[in-house]
Amino acid sequence: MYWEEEKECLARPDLEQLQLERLQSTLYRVGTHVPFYRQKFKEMNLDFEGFSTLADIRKLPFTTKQDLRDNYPYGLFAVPLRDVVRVHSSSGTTGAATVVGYTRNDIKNWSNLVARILTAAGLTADDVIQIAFGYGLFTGGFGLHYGAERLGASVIPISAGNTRRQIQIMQDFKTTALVCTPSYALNIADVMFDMGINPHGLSLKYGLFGAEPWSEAMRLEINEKLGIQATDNYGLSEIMGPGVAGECQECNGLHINEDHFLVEVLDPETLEPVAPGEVGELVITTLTKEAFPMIRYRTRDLTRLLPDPCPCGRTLQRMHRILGRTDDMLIIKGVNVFPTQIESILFGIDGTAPHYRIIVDRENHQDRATVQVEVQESYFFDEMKKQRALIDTIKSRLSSELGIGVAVQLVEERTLERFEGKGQRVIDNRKL
Ligand code: DLL
Repeated sequence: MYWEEEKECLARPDLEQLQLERLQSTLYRVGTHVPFYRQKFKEMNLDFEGFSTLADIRKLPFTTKQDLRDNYPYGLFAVPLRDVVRVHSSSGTTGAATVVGYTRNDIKNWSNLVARILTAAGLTADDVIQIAFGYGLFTGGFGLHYGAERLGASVIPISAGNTRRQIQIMQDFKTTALVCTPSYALNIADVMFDMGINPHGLSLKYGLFGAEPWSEAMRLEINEKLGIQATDNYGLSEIMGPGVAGECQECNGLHINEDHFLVEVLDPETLEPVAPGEVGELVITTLTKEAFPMIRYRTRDLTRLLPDPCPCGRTLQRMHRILGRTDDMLIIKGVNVFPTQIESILFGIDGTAPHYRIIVDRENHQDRATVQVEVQESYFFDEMKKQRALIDTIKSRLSSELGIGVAVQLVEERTLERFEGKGQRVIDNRKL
Protein backbone atom coordinates (compact mmCIF):
# COMPACT_ATOMS: atom_id res chain seq x y z
CA MET A 1 0.00 0.00 0.00
CA TYR A 2 1.25 3.48 -0.75
CA TRP A 3 -0.90 5.85 1.22
CA GLU A 4 0.15 9.46 1.75
CA GLU A 5 -2.63 10.56 4.03
CA GLU A 6 -0.89 13.83 4.88
CA LYS A 7 -1.20 14.79 1.20
CA GLU A 8 -4.22 12.90 -0.06
CA CYS A 9 -6.50 14.08 2.73
CA LEU A 10 -5.31 17.68 3.14
CA ALA A 11 -7.85 20.32 4.06
CA ARG A 12 -8.44 22.68 1.13
CA PRO A 13 -6.72 25.75 2.62
CA ASP A 14 -3.61 23.73 3.45
CA LEU A 15 -3.58 22.20 -0.01
CA GLU A 16 -3.90 25.63 -1.59
CA GLN A 17 -1.06 26.97 0.48
CA LEU A 18 1.12 24.06 -0.63
CA GLN A 19 0.06 24.59 -4.25
CA LEU A 20 0.92 28.28 -4.04
CA GLU A 21 4.37 27.65 -2.64
CA ARG A 22 5.08 25.01 -5.26
CA LEU A 23 3.74 27.21 -8.04
CA GLN A 24 5.98 30.05 -6.93
CA SER A 25 9.03 27.86 -7.15
CA THR A 26 7.93 26.44 -10.50
CA LEU A 27 7.52 29.97 -11.88
CA TYR A 28 10.92 30.89 -10.62
CA ARG A 29 12.38 27.78 -12.22
CA VAL A 30 10.87 28.37 -15.65
CA GLY A 31 11.23 32.15 -15.51
CA THR A 32 14.97 31.83 -14.95
CA HIS A 33 15.82 28.62 -16.85
CA VAL A 34 13.48 28.27 -19.83
CA PRO A 35 13.97 30.95 -22.52
CA PHE A 36 10.47 30.28 -23.91
CA TYR A 37 8.79 31.21 -20.60
CA ARG A 38 11.29 33.96 -19.78
CA GLN A 39 10.37 35.59 -23.07
CA LYS A 40 6.63 35.12 -22.56
CA PHE A 41 6.74 36.54 -19.02
CA LYS A 42 8.70 39.50 -20.32
CA GLU A 43 6.25 40.18 -23.14
CA MET A 44 3.38 40.01 -20.66
CA ASN A 45 5.18 42.14 -18.14
CA LEU A 46 4.68 39.44 -15.58
CA ASP A 47 6.50 39.74 -12.30
CA PHE A 48 6.83 36.01 -11.63
CA GLU A 49 8.83 36.61 -8.48
CA GLY A 50 5.98 38.62 -7.00
CA PHE A 51 3.32 35.97 -7.68
CA SER A 52 1.32 35.78 -4.46
CA THR A 53 -2.09 34.23 -4.96
CA LEU A 54 -3.38 31.13 -6.74
CA ALA A 55 -6.12 33.15 -8.39
CA ASP A 56 -3.38 34.92 -10.34
CA ILE A 57 -2.89 31.73 -12.31
CA ARG A 58 -5.22 33.32 -14.84
CA LYS A 59 -2.56 35.90 -15.62
CA LEU A 60 -0.10 33.23 -16.71
CA PRO A 61 0.40 32.28 -20.36
CA PHE A 62 -0.84 28.99 -21.83
CA THR A 63 1.39 26.29 -23.26
CA THR A 64 0.23 24.21 -26.22
CA LYS A 65 1.38 21.12 -28.05
CA GLN A 66 2.59 23.45 -30.81
CA ASP A 67 4.92 25.16 -28.33
CA LEU A 68 6.43 21.76 -27.57
CA ARG A 69 6.91 21.09 -31.26
CA ASP A 70 8.43 24.51 -31.87
CA ASN A 71 10.97 23.81 -29.14
CA TYR A 72 11.77 20.26 -30.24
CA PRO A 73 13.64 18.42 -28.85
CA TYR A 74 15.00 19.97 -25.63
CA GLY A 75 14.04 23.64 -25.82
CA LEU A 76 11.58 23.56 -22.92
CA PHE A 77 13.79 21.62 -20.51
CA ALA A 78 14.47 23.55 -17.32
CA VAL A 79 17.63 21.66 -16.37
CA PRO A 80 20.81 20.79 -18.28
CA LEU A 81 20.79 17.37 -19.94
CA ARG A 82 23.30 16.08 -17.41
CA ASP A 83 20.52 16.25 -14.81
CA VAL A 84 18.06 14.41 -17.02
CA VAL A 85 17.96 10.69 -16.33
CA ARG A 86 15.12 9.74 -18.68
CA VAL A 87 13.57 10.92 -21.89
CA HIS A 88 10.16 9.90 -23.22
CA SER A 89 8.38 10.96 -26.34
CA SER A 90 4.85 10.99 -27.56
CA SER A 91 4.58 9.88 -31.14
CA GLY A 92 1.31 11.77 -31.14
CA THR A 93 -1.68 10.59 -33.10
CA THR A 94 -1.77 14.09 -34.50
CA GLY A 95 1.39 15.60 -35.95
CA ALA A 96 5.07 15.56 -35.04
CA ALA A 97 6.66 13.97 -31.99
CA THR A 98 7.32 15.81 -28.74
CA VAL A 99 10.00 15.06 -26.17
CA VAL A 100 9.77 15.18 -22.38
CA GLY A 101 12.45 14.68 -19.73
CA TYR A 102 12.74 13.65 -16.07
CA THR A 103 15.33 14.27 -13.38
CA ARG A 104 16.00 11.58 -10.80
CA ASN A 105 13.64 13.40 -8.47
CA ASP A 106 10.95 13.58 -11.17
CA ILE A 107 11.17 9.81 -11.55
CA LYS A 108 10.82 9.43 -7.79
CA ASN A 109 7.70 11.60 -7.72
CA TRP A 110 6.32 9.85 -10.76
CA SER A 111 6.76 6.42 -9.13
CA ASN A 112 5.11 7.63 -5.92
CA LEU A 113 2.15 9.15 -7.71
CA VAL A 114 1.52 6.04 -9.77
CA ALA A 115 1.86 3.95 -6.59
CA ARG A 116 -0.80 6.19 -5.05
CA ILE A 117 -3.13 5.48 -7.93
CA LEU A 118 -2.53 1.75 -7.75
CA THR A 119 -3.28 1.88 -4.02
CA ALA A 120 -6.44 3.88 -4.58
CA ALA A 121 -7.57 1.18 -7.02
CA GLY A 122 -7.16 -1.42 -4.27
CA LEU A 123 -3.74 -2.92 -5.05
CA THR A 124 -1.14 -3.82 -2.43
CA ALA A 125 2.31 -5.39 -2.23
CA ASP A 126 0.58 -8.78 -2.42
CA ASP A 127 -0.58 -8.22 -5.98
CA VAL A 128 0.93 -9.65 -9.13
CA ILE A 129 0.65 -6.89 -11.71
CA GLN A 130 0.84 -7.66 -15.43
CA ILE A 131 1.80 -4.53 -17.32
CA ALA A 132 0.52 -4.86 -20.87
CA PHE A 133 1.22 -1.28 -21.89
CA GLY A 134 3.98 -0.77 -24.41
CA TYR A 135 7.43 -0.16 -22.89
CA GLY A 136 9.53 2.33 -24.78
CA LEU A 137 9.14 5.98 -25.56
CA PHE A 138 5.45 5.78 -24.57
CA THR A 139 5.08 6.62 -20.87
CA GLY A 140 2.50 3.90 -20.11
CA GLY A 141 4.75 0.86 -19.61
CA PHE A 142 7.54 2.46 -17.60
CA GLY A 143 5.22 4.74 -15.61
CA LEU A 144 3.04 1.93 -14.34
CA HIS A 145 6.07 -0.30 -13.88
CA TYR A 146 7.89 2.08 -11.56
CA GLY A 147 4.71 2.77 -9.61
CA ALA A 148 4.00 -0.94 -9.18
CA GLU A 149 7.55 -1.59 -7.96
CA ARG A 150 7.26 1.34 -5.59
CA LEU A 151 4.15 -0.28 -4.21
CA GLY A 152 6.14 -3.44 -3.65
CA ALA A 153 3.94 -5.58 -5.87
CA SER A 154 5.32 -8.33 -8.10
CA VAL A 155 5.60 -6.84 -11.56
CA ILE A 156 5.34 -8.76 -14.83
CA PRO A 157 6.73 -6.38 -17.47
CA ILE A 158 5.22 -8.21 -20.43
CA SER A 159 4.51 -5.10 -22.55
CA ALA A 160 1.72 -4.98 -25.16
CA GLY A 161 0.94 -7.63 -27.76
CA ASN A 162 1.21 -11.38 -28.18
CA THR A 163 -2.19 -11.84 -26.64
CA ARG A 164 -2.20 -15.62 -26.30
CA ARG A 165 1.06 -15.46 -24.42
CA GLN A 166 -0.37 -12.72 -22.18
CA ILE A 167 -3.18 -15.06 -21.26
CA GLN A 168 -0.90 -18.03 -20.73
CA ILE A 169 1.26 -15.97 -18.40
CA MET A 170 -1.77 -14.58 -16.63
CA GLN A 171 -2.81 -18.13 -15.92
CA ASP A 172 0.62 -19.54 -14.98
CA PHE A 173 1.94 -16.57 -13.00
CA LYS A 174 -1.38 -16.02 -11.20
CA THR A 175 -1.71 -12.40 -12.23
CA THR A 176 -4.09 -10.49 -9.97
CA ALA A 177 -4.10 -7.14 -11.79
CA LEU A 178 -4.05 -6.32 -15.49
CA VAL A 179 -2.77 -2.92 -16.61
CA CYS A 180 -3.37 -1.79 -20.21
CA THR A 181 -5.73 0.21 -22.41
CA PRO A 182 -9.43 -0.63 -22.06
CA SER A 183 -9.42 -1.60 -25.78
CA TYR A 184 -6.72 -4.14 -25.17
CA ALA A 185 -8.56 -5.54 -22.14
CA LEU A 186 -11.57 -6.30 -24.35
CA ASN A 187 -9.32 -7.83 -26.97
CA ILE A 188 -7.73 -10.06 -24.29
CA ALA A 189 -11.20 -11.12 -23.10
CA ASP A 190 -12.15 -12.22 -26.63
CA VAL A 191 -8.97 -14.20 -27.14
CA MET A 192 -9.45 -15.84 -23.75
CA PHE A 193 -12.84 -16.98 -24.91
CA ASP A 194 -11.31 -18.39 -28.12
CA MET A 195 -8.75 -20.29 -26.06
CA GLY A 196 -11.52 -21.80 -23.99
CA ILE A 197 -10.21 -20.19 -20.79
CA ASN A 198 -12.72 -19.12 -18.20
CA PRO A 199 -11.54 -15.76 -16.79
CA HIS A 200 -13.47 -16.40 -13.60
CA GLY A 201 -11.19 -19.36 -12.92
CA LEU A 202 -8.08 -17.13 -12.98
CA SER A 203 -6.58 -15.12 -10.11
CA LEU A 204 -7.42 -11.84 -11.85
CA LYS A 205 -9.18 -9.32 -9.55
CA TYR A 206 -8.33 -5.85 -10.78
CA GLY A 207 -7.89 -3.99 -14.03
CA LEU A 208 -6.31 -0.55 -14.23
CA PHE A 209 -7.08 0.96 -17.56
CA GLY A 210 -6.24 4.27 -19.17
CA ALA A 211 -4.47 6.10 -21.98
CA GLU A 212 -7.64 6.48 -24.06
CA PRO A 213 -11.24 7.56 -23.60
CA TRP A 214 -13.74 4.85 -22.67
CA SER A 215 -17.30 4.78 -21.43
CA GLU A 216 -19.01 3.55 -18.28
CA ALA A 217 -20.77 0.95 -20.44
CA MET A 218 -17.40 -0.34 -21.56
CA ARG A 219 -16.28 -0.62 -17.93
CA LEU A 220 -19.31 -2.78 -17.12
CA GLU A 221 -18.62 -4.97 -20.13
CA ILE A 222 -14.97 -5.47 -19.13
CA ASN A 223 -15.88 -6.14 -15.48
CA GLU A 224 -18.31 -8.78 -16.53
CA LYS A 225 -16.18 -10.42 -19.20
CA LEU A 226 -13.01 -10.61 -17.12
CA GLY A 227 -14.62 -10.88 -13.69
CA ILE A 228 -12.65 -7.93 -12.31
CA GLN A 229 -13.04 -4.47 -10.88
CA ALA A 230 -11.85 -2.02 -13.53
CA THR A 231 -10.69 1.47 -12.58
CA ASP A 232 -9.77 4.39 -14.78
CA ASN A 233 -6.48 6.26 -14.62
CA TYR A 234 -5.44 9.32 -16.55
CA GLY A 235 -2.30 11.10 -17.55
CA LEU A 236 -0.37 12.52 -20.48
CA SER A 237 3.28 12.57 -21.42
CA GLU A 238 3.55 16.34 -21.49
CA ILE A 239 2.57 16.51 -17.82
CA MET A 240 4.22 13.30 -16.60
CA GLY A 241 2.55 10.24 -18.14
CA PRO A 242 0.21 8.09 -16.03
CA GLY A 243 -0.10 9.24 -12.41
CA VAL A 244 -1.94 12.52 -12.93
CA ALA A 245 -5.33 11.21 -11.77
CA GLY A 246 -6.94 7.89 -10.93
CA GLU A 247 -10.06 6.34 -9.53
CA CYS A 248 -10.43 4.92 -6.06
CA GLN A 249 -12.61 1.89 -5.44
CA GLU A 250 -15.72 4.04 -5.41
CA CYS A 251 -15.30 4.00 -9.23
CA ASN A 252 -16.90 7.37 -9.48
CA GLY A 253 -14.46 9.85 -10.94
CA LEU A 254 -10.69 10.26 -10.83
CA HIS A 255 -8.86 11.88 -7.91
CA ILE A 256 -6.40 14.41 -9.26
CA ASN A 257 -2.97 14.47 -7.60
CA GLU A 258 -3.44 18.13 -6.81
CA ASP A 259 -0.39 18.49 -4.62
CA HIS A 260 1.62 18.01 -7.83
CA PHE A 261 -0.75 19.38 -10.47
CA LEU A 262 -2.89 22.48 -10.47
CA VAL A 263 -5.92 22.05 -12.69
CA GLU A 264 -8.33 24.45 -14.32
CA VAL A 265 -11.38 23.62 -16.42
CA LEU A 266 -11.82 26.27 -19.10
CA ASP A 267 -14.14 26.98 -21.96
CA PRO A 268 -11.96 25.98 -24.95
CA GLU A 269 -13.24 28.93 -26.99
CA THR A 270 -13.09 31.81 -24.53
CA LEU A 271 -10.44 30.28 -22.25
CA GLU A 272 -12.45 31.54 -19.28
CA PRO A 273 -13.26 29.18 -16.39
CA VAL A 274 -16.51 27.27 -16.86
CA ALA A 275 -19.15 27.39 -14.10
CA PRO A 276 -18.35 24.92 -11.29
CA GLY A 277 -19.15 21.37 -12.41
CA GLU A 278 -19.55 22.29 -16.08
CA VAL A 279 -17.68 20.56 -18.89
CA GLY A 280 -14.59 22.24 -20.28
CA GLU A 281 -10.99 21.69 -21.32
CA LEU A 282 -8.60 20.51 -18.65
CA VAL A 283 -5.62 22.84 -18.32
CA ILE A 284 -2.78 21.64 -16.10
CA THR A 285 0.17 23.37 -14.43
CA THR A 286 2.86 21.14 -12.95
CA LEU A 287 3.91 22.03 -9.40
CA THR A 288 6.92 19.82 -8.74
CA LYS A 289 8.41 18.86 -12.10
CA GLU A 290 12.08 19.76 -12.36
CA ALA A 291 13.16 18.80 -15.88
CA PHE A 292 10.00 19.59 -17.76
CA PRO A 293 7.67 21.98 -15.93
CA MET A 294 4.55 23.05 -17.78
CA ILE A 295 2.58 26.22 -17.21
CA ARG A 296 -1.13 26.03 -18.06
CA TYR A 297 -0.78 23.19 -20.54
CA ARG A 298 -3.86 22.88 -22.73
CA THR A 299 -4.58 19.15 -22.71
CA ARG A 300 -7.50 19.27 -25.21
CA ASP A 301 -9.20 16.74 -22.91
CA LEU A 302 -12.74 17.50 -21.89
CA THR A 303 -14.04 16.77 -18.41
CA ARG A 304 -15.85 18.32 -15.47
CA LEU A 305 -14.97 18.51 -11.81
CA LEU A 306 -17.12 16.54 -9.37
CA PRO A 307 -17.84 18.73 -6.37
CA ASP A 308 -19.05 16.20 -3.79
CA PRO A 309 -16.68 14.80 -1.19
CA CYS A 310 -15.64 11.22 -1.88
CA PRO A 311 -16.62 8.54 0.65
CA CYS A 312 -13.07 7.11 0.42
CA GLY A 313 -11.80 10.02 2.51
CA ARG A 314 -9.41 11.50 -0.03
CA THR A 315 -9.92 15.22 -0.33
CA LEU A 316 -8.14 15.39 -3.68
CA GLN A 317 -10.60 16.81 -6.18
CA ARG A 318 -12.26 14.29 -8.47
CA MET A 319 -12.89 14.75 -12.17
CA HIS A 320 -15.38 12.92 -14.33
CA ARG A 321 -13.88 10.38 -16.73
CA ILE A 322 -12.59 12.14 -19.84
CA LEU A 323 -15.51 12.71 -22.19
CA GLY A 324 -13.34 13.04 -25.27
CA ARG A 325 -10.73 15.31 -26.77
CA THR A 326 -11.59 18.57 -28.43
CA ASP A 327 -9.76 17.21 -31.46
CA ASP A 328 -11.62 13.83 -31.34
CA MET A 329 -14.95 15.54 -31.44
CA LEU A 330 -16.71 14.88 -34.72
CA ILE A 331 -18.91 17.55 -36.16
CA ILE A 332 -21.47 15.62 -38.17
CA LYS A 333 -24.14 17.65 -39.93
CA GLY A 334 -23.17 20.49 -37.64
CA VAL A 335 -23.77 18.48 -34.46
CA ASN A 336 -20.95 17.73 -32.00
CA VAL A 337 -20.52 14.03 -31.46
CA PHE A 338 -18.02 12.20 -29.28
CA PRO A 339 -17.14 8.61 -30.13
CA THR A 340 -17.67 7.68 -26.45
CA GLN A 341 -21.35 8.73 -26.75
CA ILE A 342 -21.82 6.26 -29.56
CA GLU A 343 -19.91 3.62 -27.60
CA SER A 344 -22.19 3.98 -24.57
CA ILE A 345 -25.27 3.42 -26.68
CA LEU A 346 -23.91 0.42 -28.57
CA PHE A 347 -22.70 -1.28 -25.41
CA GLY A 348 -26.12 -0.93 -23.87
CA ILE A 349 -27.93 -2.85 -26.62
CA ASP A 350 -28.40 -6.61 -26.38
CA GLY A 351 -26.97 -8.62 -29.24
CA THR A 352 -24.10 -6.31 -30.14
CA ALA A 353 -20.51 -7.29 -29.45
CA PRO A 354 -18.41 -4.50 -27.96
CA HIS A 355 -16.50 -3.67 -31.12
CA TYR A 356 -17.44 -0.84 -33.41
CA ARG A 357 -16.17 1.65 -35.95
CA ILE A 358 -17.46 5.04 -37.01
CA ILE A 359 -17.00 6.10 -40.63
CA VAL A 360 -17.77 9.63 -41.76
CA ASP A 361 -17.99 10.63 -45.43
CA ARG A 362 -19.18 13.64 -47.31
CA GLU A 363 -21.35 13.09 -50.36
CA ASN A 364 -22.85 15.99 -52.31
CA HIS A 365 -21.83 18.38 -49.53
CA GLN A 366 -23.74 16.30 -47.00
CA ASP A 367 -22.14 14.49 -44.09
CA ARG A 368 -22.92 10.83 -43.83
CA ALA A 369 -22.01 8.85 -40.74
CA THR A 370 -22.04 5.07 -40.64
CA VAL A 371 -21.65 3.03 -37.49
CA GLN A 372 -20.40 -0.50 -38.02
CA VAL A 373 -20.94 -2.79 -35.09
CA GLU A 374 -20.16 -6.43 -34.58
CA VAL A 375 -23.11 -8.61 -33.64
CA GLN A 376 -23.36 -12.08 -32.24
CA GLU A 377 -23.15 -14.81 -34.84
CA SER A 378 -26.74 -15.93 -34.39
CA TYR A 379 -27.93 -12.73 -36.09
CA PHE A 380 -26.42 -13.85 -39.35
CA PHE A 381 -28.09 -17.25 -39.25
CA ASP A 382 -31.52 -15.96 -38.30
CA GLU A 383 -34.04 -14.41 -40.61
CA MET A 384 -33.47 -10.92 -41.91
CA LYS A 385 -36.30 -9.71 -39.72
CA LYS A 386 -34.21 -10.00 -36.58
CA GLN A 387 -31.29 -8.16 -38.16
CA ARG A 388 -33.57 -5.41 -39.34
CA ALA A 389 -35.12 -5.03 -35.93
CA LEU A 390 -31.68 -4.70 -34.34
CA ILE A 391 -30.61 -2.09 -36.90
CA ASP A 392 -33.79 -0.13 -36.20
CA THR A 393 -33.20 -0.23 -32.44
CA ILE A 394 -29.62 0.98 -32.80
CA LYS A 395 -30.60 3.70 -35.27
CA SER A 396 -33.37 5.07 -33.12
CA ARG A 397 -31.27 5.10 -29.94
CA LEU A 398 -28.42 6.83 -31.76
CA SER A 399 -30.64 9.41 -33.34
CA SER A 400 -32.47 10.25 -30.14
CA GLU A 401 -29.20 10.58 -28.19
CA LEU A 402 -27.17 12.37 -30.85
CA GLY A 403 -29.91 14.30 -32.59
CA ILE A 404 -28.80 13.21 -36.05
CA GLY A 405 -29.51 10.24 -38.30
CA VAL A 406 -26.73 7.70 -38.58
CA ALA A 407 -26.54 4.66 -40.88
CA VAL A 408 -25.95 1.35 -39.13
CA GLN A 409 -24.22 -1.73 -40.52
CA LEU A 410 -24.07 -5.01 -38.67
CA VAL A 411 -20.86 -6.91 -39.26
CA GLU A 412 -19.87 -10.39 -38.20
CA GLU A 413 -17.94 -10.99 -35.03
CA ARG A 414 -14.13 -10.67 -35.34
CA THR A 415 -14.24 -8.59 -38.52
CA LEU A 416 -13.28 -5.18 -37.11
CA GLU A 417 -9.73 -4.33 -36.15
CA ARG A 418 -8.51 -5.23 -32.64
CA PHE A 419 -6.10 -3.07 -30.64
CA GLU A 420 -3.15 -3.74 -28.38
CA GLY A 421 -2.66 -0.10 -27.41
CA LYS A 422 -4.84 2.93 -27.95
CA GLY A 423 -7.88 2.07 -30.09
CA GLN A 424 -8.61 3.93 -33.33
CA ARG A 425 -12.31 3.65 -34.04
CA VAL A 426 -13.06 6.66 -36.20
CA ILE A 427 -12.41 6.94 -39.92
CA ASP A 428 -13.14 10.41 -41.15
CA ASN A 429 -12.91 10.51 -44.94
CA ARG A 430 -14.09 14.09 -45.24
CA LYS A 431 -10.68 15.74 -45.64
CA LEU A 432 -11.94 18.74 -43.71
O1 DLL B 1 -1.52 7.92 -22.57
C1 DLL B 1 -0.32 8.34 -20.52
C2 DLL B 1 -1.01 7.21 -19.87
C3 DLL B 1 -0.49 5.94 -19.99
C4 DLL B 1 -2.15 7.41 -19.08
C5 DLL B 1 -1.10 4.90 -19.34
C6 DLL B 1 -2.76 6.37 -18.44
C7 DLL B 1 -2.24 5.08 -18.57
P1 DLL B 1 -0.07 10.08 -24.02
O2 DLL B 1 0.30 8.98 -24.95
O3 DLL B 1 0.73 11.32 -24.05
O4 DLL B 1 0.02 9.59 -22.53
O5 DLL B 1 -1.60 10.40 -24.30
C8 DLL B 1 -2.26 11.32 -23.49
O6 DLL B 1 -4.36 10.15 -23.82
O7 DLL B 1 -4.33 13.68 -23.35
C9 DLL B 1 -5.91 11.81 -23.26
O8 DLL B 1 -6.44 12.33 -24.45
C10 DLL B 1 -5.70 10.33 -23.40
N1 DLL B 1 -5.91 9.65 -22.12
C11 DLL B 1 -4.98 9.23 -21.23
N2 DLL B 1 -5.58 8.60 -20.18
C12 DLL B 1 -6.92 8.66 -20.41
C13 DLL B 1 -8.08 8.21 -19.71
C14 DLL B 1 -0.69 8.56 -21.98
N3 DLL B 1 -8.01 7.55 -18.57
C15 DLL B 1 -3.70 11.43 -23.92
N4 DLL B 1 -9.29 8.49 -20.26
C16 DLL B 1 -4.50 12.33 -23.02
C17 DLL B 1 -9.39 9.15 -21.42
C18 DLL B 1 -7.12 9.34 -21.64
N5 DLL B 1 -8.35 9.58 -22.12
